[in-house]
Amino acid sequence: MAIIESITTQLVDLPTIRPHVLAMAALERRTLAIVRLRCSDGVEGVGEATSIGGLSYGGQSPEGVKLHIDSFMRPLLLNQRATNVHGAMALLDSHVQGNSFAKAAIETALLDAHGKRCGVSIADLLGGAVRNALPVLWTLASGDTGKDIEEAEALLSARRHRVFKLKLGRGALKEDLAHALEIQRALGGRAQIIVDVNQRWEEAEAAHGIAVLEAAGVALIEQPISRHNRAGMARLAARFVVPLMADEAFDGPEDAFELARQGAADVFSLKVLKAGGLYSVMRAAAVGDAAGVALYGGTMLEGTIGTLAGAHVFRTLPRLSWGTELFGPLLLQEDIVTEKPQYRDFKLEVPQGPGLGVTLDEDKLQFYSRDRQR
Ligand code: MUC
Ligand code: MG
Repeated sequence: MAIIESITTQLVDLPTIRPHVLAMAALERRTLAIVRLRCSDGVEGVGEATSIGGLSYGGQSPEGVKLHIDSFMRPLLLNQRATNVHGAMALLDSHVQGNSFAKAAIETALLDAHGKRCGVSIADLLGGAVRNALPVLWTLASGDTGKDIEEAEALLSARRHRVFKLKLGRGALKEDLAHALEIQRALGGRAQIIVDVNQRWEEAEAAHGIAVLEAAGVALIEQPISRHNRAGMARLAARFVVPLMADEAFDGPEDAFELARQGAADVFSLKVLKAGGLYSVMRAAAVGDAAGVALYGGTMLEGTIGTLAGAHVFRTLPRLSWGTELFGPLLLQEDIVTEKPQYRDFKLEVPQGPGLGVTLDEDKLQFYSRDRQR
């Protein structure tokens, strides 16, 4: 019987290929908390947690993840059975409130270890995949409309992406709309455009903005207003044909139930870190499915480890109508795995090897580790 012998969490800072300019922060580097969980049978599993612009997207950060794993979660899990993933997570849930990101990274590491132990991928452990490759969009967020169009043209010709997400909510509504309309005009017909407002509009602004975007042919509107204003989301969803997606408003199964009950979203953005793990994402997806809400594979812009955790769970979902945004590894100049996942023909090809299907590059991990840089 394999038991958990050690859990270490390392902070890693990786540069991005260009500043990723969002309403709440411009990302020039990504900080990952990499969790390594070693078991008594010699198997090691890895997991990852990250956040968007420190604490600017939500209330959890990689630094907090490390602190809370080291101080509260590691002591609970040491000497527990490594093969009982539900048991380990239930133990955490009974002693640690919240902290979904740290819990998700730990569950990923447990599943990675167990997949390696059994010689099967995480998707197989979760019951099996219904698809191997996942459609992936790209976010145009250089901060400049002309550069965004050039970037999209290059990615379309390379057959890497044909769906593009625009990040709005940074400037005034008028500027936001002009930016989106210019890109929709330049690419419309050859690419699908969706927008993410990251909660920045008030309901009346949103009603105006959505009307303009809908008329221009934008395909999907993500989190236009505050995550707290579910009634407002329901009013907007009833008013427009273009689908509305819940992101910040949606963490796990309980939100799925409540949003579906209120008719407050047409699409859910599923994220492993926000849900608190892969099984929790599956439960949330099942609620969405049962309620007729469409599903989308979301990202917190994880590196390869966290991205593949999402990829394996998204491979198992019967319906994933809106594809995914699992492009996090492509935003990084360097990564900490020996082989980066392949993106081709508008899809992410998910590795089929045991566990997550990737190996840590120890040299790169040490090189980019925050301890070493001090
Ligand atoms: C978000 O709010 O959806 C996902 C893609 C991207 O560019 O930013 C993230 C966060
Ligand atoms: Mg979003």
